Amino acid sequence: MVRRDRSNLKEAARKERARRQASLTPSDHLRMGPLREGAFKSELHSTKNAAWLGFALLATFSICFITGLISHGIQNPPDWFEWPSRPVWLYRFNQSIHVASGIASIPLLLAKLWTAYPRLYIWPPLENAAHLVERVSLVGLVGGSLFMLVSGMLNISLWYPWRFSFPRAHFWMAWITIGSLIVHVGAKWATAVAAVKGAEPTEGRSTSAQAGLAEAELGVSRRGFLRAVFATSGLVTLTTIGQTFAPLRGIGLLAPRDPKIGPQGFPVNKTAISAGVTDLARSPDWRLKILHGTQKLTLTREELLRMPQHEVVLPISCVEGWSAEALWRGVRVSDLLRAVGARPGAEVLVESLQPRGSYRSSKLSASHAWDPDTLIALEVNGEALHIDHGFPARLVGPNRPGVMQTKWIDKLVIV
Ligand SMILES: Nc1nc2c(c(=O)[nH]1)N[C@H]1C(S)=C(S)[C@@H](COP(=O)(O)O)O[C@H]1N2
Ligand SMILES: [Mo]
Repeated sequence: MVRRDRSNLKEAARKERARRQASLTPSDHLRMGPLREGAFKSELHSTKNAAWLGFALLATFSICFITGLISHGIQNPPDWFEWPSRPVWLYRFNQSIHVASGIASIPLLLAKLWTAYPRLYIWPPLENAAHLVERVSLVGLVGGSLFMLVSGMLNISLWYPWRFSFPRAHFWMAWITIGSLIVHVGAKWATAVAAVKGAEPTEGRSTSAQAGLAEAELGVSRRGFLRAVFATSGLVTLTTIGQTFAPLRGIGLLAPRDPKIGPQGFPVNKTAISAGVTDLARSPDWRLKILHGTQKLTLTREELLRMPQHEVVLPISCVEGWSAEALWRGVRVSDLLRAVGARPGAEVLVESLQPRGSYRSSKLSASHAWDPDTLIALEVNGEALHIDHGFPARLVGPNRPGVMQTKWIDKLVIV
């Protein structure tokens, strides 16, 4: 019996030696500073908190990614994708959720990074190839997440302190972030599920005596910290969502835009001056040109006003997350298409007077071009369009991103 035990022990020791040799574990002499055992005592760094924050971020990032892909697809549609003109509110909803989930992620991400950073110093630093992949993916995950949230925040604050194309960088970084997230979730799922179910893994855990000490020093418990983070996330979301959800305008302390403030009662995204169209837009020589093959129809603003006018309440739903409803009045695009004999199902390219810029033109797919509520608007909220809202004529249609509601129209090209 005794002999059996002894040989078992020897066997275990031999296995342990072999494991250590096979693993990439460096010498224990290197365990200094934050690498020491028990260097991080606070229970606020517990796996349980890291797991709860991880699940919350998985939810907000997934929502943000999917709504972002939809918005990108609408603006750069692949052949197989057509965004419908109905329901009217769908793009507005998509974009509100996109920006809100990004904002909600900010406190969650900061808390997650702080909670989990001691894991940078785990020992051994590298156990095997899978562990290496997991650790390298963190570069993409942390870097990508920070890039997405910071660039998104600056963008909705209308501050563009960069040279690169925001939509392109934001799109490609989203893939890097989500790719790394998938690797991370794969590596951590089992640990995270076990942690939230209550059985805290011993790894990296502090003893309850240490935890009690940390709590007494900090005055904050593990649960209290988590609750404060979730509350902060909710609060920043509630105080920005008023930029698109009018009933909460009143508490929109952090909202970059108030949907009721601007000329004619709603915000402007690009002014006529910054688009460089002021003279052309005010010129008495302005005409709306409609090109259909070799055929060309030219209309003055007065002639447009003499055509049947149609009125509709539609929102401008900016990709930057604000939206505002207005009462638009003007000529149906479909009436103009019929006037030049366009075949049903024809698409339209809408070009503005603006000499350059990504949003100087937009395309109307068939469902948008022929929708009875898609207008060449001449008036808004009972007045002739303000020049910053697109005078002499602008496009407005249901279920379109703001960037595709082209202002200061020069011509319609039927394709
Ligand atoms: N020609 C032109 N039209 C444009 C833009 C632009 O930059 N150029 N910006 C778009 C964007 S991003 C939005 S959100 C809406 C804003 O319309 P508004 O300023 O009337 O609210 O106009 C769109 N139409
Ligand atoms: Mo916009």
